[in-house]
Amino acid sequence: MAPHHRPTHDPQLRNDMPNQTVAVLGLGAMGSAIAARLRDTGHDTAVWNRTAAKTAPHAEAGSRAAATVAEAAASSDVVLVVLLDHGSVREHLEPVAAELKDKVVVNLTTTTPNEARSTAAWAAEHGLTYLDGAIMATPDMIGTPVSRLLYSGERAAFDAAHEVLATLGAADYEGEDAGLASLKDMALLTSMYQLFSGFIQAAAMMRTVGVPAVATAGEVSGWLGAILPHLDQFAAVIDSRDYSGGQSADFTRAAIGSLITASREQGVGADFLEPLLSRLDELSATGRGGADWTAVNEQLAIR
Ligand code: FVH
Repeated sequence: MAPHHRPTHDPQLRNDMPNQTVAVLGLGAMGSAIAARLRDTGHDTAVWNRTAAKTAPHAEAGSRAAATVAEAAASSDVVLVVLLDHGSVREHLEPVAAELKDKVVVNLTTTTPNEARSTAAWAAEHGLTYLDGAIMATPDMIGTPVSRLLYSGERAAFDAAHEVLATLGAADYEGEDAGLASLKDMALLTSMYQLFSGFIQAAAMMRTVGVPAVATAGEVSGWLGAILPHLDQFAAVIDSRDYSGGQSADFTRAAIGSLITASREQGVGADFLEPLLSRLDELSATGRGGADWTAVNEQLAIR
């Protein structure tokens, strides 16, 4: 395939390195942002979407609209898959395995670690060069300094597609296990949703006395900003597995119990906090109430 040179007037992007040609499969909010970014950085792009009408604005903007996945892949060095979920990825890649040979297939669709490993195994069976990716960004962030994408799987695939991947955001390679990017993505999203659900409960509590959520958001941001540096201390205890110091489980039980009671007194359920109290109760019941409360991490293991 003939390499393309960046037709750009941006001196920062202009260089003599050939650009890779790229297929973007899936033109939802994220696929569209990725296709636009690739065009903006001078990449020749082919686009495919299940609902073909969504290719029209991309064609007008300079991409080639492909009628099939195979057609999009045929003209491309790198195939970026940005579909809804694991099922849709497998549904559309499996019939065209032969056409994906000699391409670098990068799956940016959100999947679980085991789904990522399963697709990597399928790709290996078919002799494909495959990389799994996880996008730590929203569509409007793509290509900006705050965009970060994680990748795992074949190092050679990461290196081969790096020129393209680097246009989307910071490109971090997590390791050969194809599930690693997804695992970190899921871990970060887990912490994000639990943090956000804490805010949602706080807003519900403060609304009972007429405080708007926007005011509570400001308070929560300030408080979390002050308290988040403590994560490093928690992490050191968890890594050492030495729970002999710090804030005890019994102290924390009492604190969480008060939070739950206060919430209920205001007529607001404390559903998000109750599982934590249950875990702390377990620690106490097994004679470990004096242990650092972060010992609850050990109880999360599914036995
Ligand atoms: N949007 C975001 O902020 C997040 C950021 C983190 C990563 N996610 C993941 O990116 C994947 C795509 O997300 P999206 O935002 O583009 O999602 P939608 O706008 O809903 O578009 C979905 C596209 O998937 C196509 N699609 C759905 N089901 C099928 C199927 N069975 N076969 C083929 N394509 C399918 C859909 O096509 P259509 O409905 O237009 O025909 C869209 O192209 C996703 O994994 C996020 O978790 C985004």
